[in-house]
Amino acid sequence: MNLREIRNDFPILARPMNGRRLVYLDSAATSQKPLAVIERIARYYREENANVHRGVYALAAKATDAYEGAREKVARFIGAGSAAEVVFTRGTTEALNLVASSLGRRLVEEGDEIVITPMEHHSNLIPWQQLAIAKGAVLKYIPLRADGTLDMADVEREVTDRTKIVAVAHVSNVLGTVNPVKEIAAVAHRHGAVIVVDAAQSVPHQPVNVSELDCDFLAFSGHKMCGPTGIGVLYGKRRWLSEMEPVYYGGEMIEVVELYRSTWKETPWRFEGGTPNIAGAVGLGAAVDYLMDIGMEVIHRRERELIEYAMERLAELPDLEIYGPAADRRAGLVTFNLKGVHPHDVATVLDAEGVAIRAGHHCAQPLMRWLGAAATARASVYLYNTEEDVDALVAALAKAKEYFTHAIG
Ligand code: C6P
Repeated sequence: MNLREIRNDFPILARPMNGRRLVYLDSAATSQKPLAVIERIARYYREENANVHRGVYALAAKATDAYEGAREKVARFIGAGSAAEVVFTRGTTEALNLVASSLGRRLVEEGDEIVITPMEHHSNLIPWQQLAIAKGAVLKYIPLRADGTLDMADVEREVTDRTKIVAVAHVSNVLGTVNPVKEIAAVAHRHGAVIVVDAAQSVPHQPVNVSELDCDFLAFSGHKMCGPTGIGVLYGKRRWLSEMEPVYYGGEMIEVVELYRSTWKETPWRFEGGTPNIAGAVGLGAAVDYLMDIGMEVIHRRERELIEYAMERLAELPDLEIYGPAADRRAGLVTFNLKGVHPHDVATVLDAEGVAIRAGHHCAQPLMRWLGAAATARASVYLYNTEEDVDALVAALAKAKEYFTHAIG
């Protein structure tokens, strides 16, 4: 398959931006959507819309099949043992909060340890920080090496028999670092700890198989993988999910409700109280089909080519400081600062050139402090980007440099 033509699958990319060709380099924030996904969601509303798990009529059965069919697609996509291990959530944030609120509150006691890293997105930091505060547990950080990678010797040292939970990003949304989660899972399990993987930045971009990683939980968002917003996934091993208490009580998640006690449905439904995001799940199922048709290996290889090219080209700009590891240890994103220019100003000048990048703290304030930067700029690629997009980024950065040198000078 020639990925160069993939761009045509994404209607928004044909739209001019500020009078220029749109160069979308912010897929780590949210990806664009292919026509196949947009049309699948429209078809759901046109032809299948009803509430799920309730109606006895044919249309409700159709909606339920579409919703549960999407769960099965997701289970196959990530190599889960069964669809019962796939809980639909609003996104990665809700998925991680769910584990911390349910299993975390039951498992962690005073003096126990929760081990995370300083490169975590706030979504995989605050839930553990607040759990540690509530329980009087110890929150420990595996230190980062100078290039923003983890050293397995540090993992071995920080994870102990007191550790109950290890929570780590598969791919950092700022550094692009790809963490060895399979090895970290093995260390966690040797100490009887649970491993939670924040896969928001890996599942959209590379093959991820939960059985191979042997992780206990894995969280990701539909909107970063060609799917709609408002839908995400918490994968959990069945043995954990079936003994976890629900977090949201209400319709859809109960078995029997009496005046003074209630019982819950099996997993995954006990975690999906209320009417779920049916169209979102159906759209995510279509996104999974779309990505699988192309092949996650193909997408991964293409992004590697693009990021290697981007790192090479960005190195031509003398005043650019690039954060994170070398190209061979990073995923498809690059975070940087143009010396002496605020990243918001850089992003604004780039926007005028039709180049969309993200600037800010990227929901990783502790990591910003570690980098010694208040904010950074970030360009991130996906299957629809091309070398021409990278060239446009480099040209726009050179222009920004020129502009601010004169503006300041
Ligand atoms: N990162 C970014 O631009 P939600 O918002 O729930 O879909 O995903 C949260 C999340 C969790 N973990 C990681 C590693 C992430 O990158 C994100 C989302 C976006 O980097 C928005 S801050």
